Amino acid sequence: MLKYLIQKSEIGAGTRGSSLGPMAIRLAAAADENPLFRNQSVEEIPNENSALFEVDSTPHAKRIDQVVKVYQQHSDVIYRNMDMGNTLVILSADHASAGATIAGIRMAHPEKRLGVIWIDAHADLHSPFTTPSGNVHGMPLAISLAKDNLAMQRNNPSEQCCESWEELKNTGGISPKLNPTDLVFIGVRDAEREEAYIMNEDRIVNHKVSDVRAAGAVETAHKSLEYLSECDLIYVSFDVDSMDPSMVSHGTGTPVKDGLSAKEAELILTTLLKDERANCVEFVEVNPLLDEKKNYMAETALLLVEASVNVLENK
Ligand SMILES: [Mn+2]
Repeated sequence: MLKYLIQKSEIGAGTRGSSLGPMAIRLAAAADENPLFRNQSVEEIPNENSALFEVDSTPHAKRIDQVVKVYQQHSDVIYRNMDMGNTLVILSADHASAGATIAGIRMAHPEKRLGVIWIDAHADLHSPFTTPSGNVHGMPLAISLAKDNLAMQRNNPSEQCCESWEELKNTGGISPKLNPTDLVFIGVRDAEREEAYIMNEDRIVNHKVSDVRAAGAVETAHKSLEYLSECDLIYVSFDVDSMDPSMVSHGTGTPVKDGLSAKEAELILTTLLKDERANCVEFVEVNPLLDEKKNYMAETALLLVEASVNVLENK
């Protein structure tokens, strides 16, 4: 059964408003009388956004204690749904939750090899030891790969912060949850030197926007799937900032110029999701508070969700 999960956690982001993203997508569907997201197939995962109104004590991983709680609840919901054999379409606020999605998939399938296709302008490979911002939404892949990256250390996080970081990495009792060889980036173009260090060290594949344009979006998706041919399961994580802000909109927390077009994103997603192994896709970082074109980012995300669902329901 196809199931929609809603995660409104935005405590991992540096700008406010991504918690409104999943609702903005649902409202774009409602405005269009689109039957997507009818109540019976939608489950909302609890969040800890009330922490936004409190003082934070961990500057190198802001609100990390609450992120730990989000990870526990989010990974449990993913685990339960995966265990029931559901196909999951997740609408999330900030990208931090994707680390908990990966944890939940591994909890449901500890014996299986997971491949991750991460479509994003950013590499999300920071740790509390390397982050310039302290925003945990820049860390979900470091959490999944269990990378502290001490070779590039610039911060000295507190003991409390380090304890919570260990908890994040160990969510579900599996660590690491992902091998660097089983990760493919598409569209990453704003990696900081600490992240580039890991990408080089572990030779993580990145299909740049120029590569997508040269090879074609469909071909890039095929190449990514082929590269992950040893994996049993494929999880696709789609950050809307992978797309070009001038072609789409600036309705996302950290837009980066020279991104994918919406059409390229659609072709990549639909080609990836046709693969038998792909049964979980997540859409993140829509922020309607930052959208200069009213709700256009959410409307674009809706088209991508709809195209993805069509593929998932027809295979
Ligand atoms: Mn991003």
